[in-house]
Amino acid sequence: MSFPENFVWGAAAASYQIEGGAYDDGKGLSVWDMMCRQQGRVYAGHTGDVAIDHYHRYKEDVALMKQMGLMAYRLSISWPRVLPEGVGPVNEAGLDFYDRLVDELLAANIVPYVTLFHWDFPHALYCRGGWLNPQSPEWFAEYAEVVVDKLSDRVKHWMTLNEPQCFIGLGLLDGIHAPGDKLGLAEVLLAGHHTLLAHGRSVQVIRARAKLESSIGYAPTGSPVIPADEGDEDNVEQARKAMFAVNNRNCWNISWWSDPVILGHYPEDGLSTYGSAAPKVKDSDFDIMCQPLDFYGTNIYNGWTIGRNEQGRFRQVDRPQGNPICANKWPVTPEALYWGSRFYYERYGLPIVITENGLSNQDWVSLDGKVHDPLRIDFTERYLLEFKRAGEDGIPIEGYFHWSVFDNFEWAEGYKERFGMVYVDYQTQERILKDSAHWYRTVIESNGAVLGASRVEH
Ligand code: IFM
Repeated sequence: MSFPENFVWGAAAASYQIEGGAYDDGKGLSVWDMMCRQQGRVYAGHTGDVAIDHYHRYKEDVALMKQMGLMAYRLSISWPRVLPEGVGPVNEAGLDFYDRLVDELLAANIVPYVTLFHWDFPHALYCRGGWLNPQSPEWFAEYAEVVVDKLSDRVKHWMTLNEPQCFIGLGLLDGIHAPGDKLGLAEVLLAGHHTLLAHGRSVQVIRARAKLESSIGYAPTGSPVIPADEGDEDNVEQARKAMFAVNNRNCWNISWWSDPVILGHYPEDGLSTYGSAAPKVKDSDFDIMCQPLDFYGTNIYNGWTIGRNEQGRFRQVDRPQGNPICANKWPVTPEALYWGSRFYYERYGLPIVITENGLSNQDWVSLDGKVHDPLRIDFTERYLLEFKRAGEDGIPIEGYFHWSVFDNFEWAEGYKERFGMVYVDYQTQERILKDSAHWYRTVIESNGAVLGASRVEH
């Protein structure tokens, strides 16, 4: 079996990471604009002020996506570009950018998948308490209305929030992402609670106002857990349990962020782990958060393994010395796509869309003028084969969005790392399709049939 017939092959990017035009046409400031102004916050003082100038070069960029054969493009909307103060007057010029981008995509036969929030929170609302403000879910609903009213006559596919674990955990607890705060756990979880309400409110807005029938998902992240011995049912069960456990007093877990949205409650172990820091919740909050969804979008880059030690007890298995790692030191663990898809489907019962997956690498232009990125091809092929295996085992797999279509601004790491299938020279803004972009086209054209062709059994 190959990939399902209507499988969606896409790639993704996010507003602040590619758009630039940070001060153009009435855009308001985001917390990332502010973070980048603070010395020492972002690698080498890099900023998203210009990024890859997608705001001005979107036509060329869509043409490149078409050349890659992409069926779909996952983009995000910059909230302060649309509503400079976060709420109130709409910046029509900013909204028009997305209107034109959607038209350009559709003209190129590329289906837009729109994420409402990928981290560029309006600075003006941060000054009013940000996600800590109990009004924040309503602010988000107001913003969602503006976007949905403008685009939903052409956009059918929506995602609400990207990786709440990161913009809350890294942004408010660890202080390494914008807005760069280090709050107490109770405040962090309260802010997180408001984002889950915001998710629910935006789903309600899409369902109530969209002009086309919509398919709506969510895009959290997480580290799937891989059983060392797939044939050992106890090992599989331990992996399943470990994957959804909430046993650390930080934001890095799956179920705190997905159970309320899909199952309608916080996980029991999370409530006991967080104890008095857990938010005081009204039952009616879960009625808002838990809205019917059409797919479980998930960003998966790697996982970790659990297996038996010599005494037969289960524990995390150390990665062997020399295990492959990406440029950003993330481990390469393709089975994460199989076990992640399987365990997510078992728990949440929704079709799976991989909303992000990809490799950070140090690519450059070779003397022959091309960008050779064999590691990205090999990485992606291995992960896709595992995703295909999940489909073969009966998991409904609906789509795959490679992160990323273009090289871009990697948050606190600036432009140090490259994730794109399209190389961008940040000085000249020249774009070059890397080898992986040409390869991905063949994958798309064959609906994945070419995957694994070069495999040699060891
Ligand atoms: O670049 C990020 C993206 O914005 C969110 N998910 C992870 C990617 C790689 O770090």
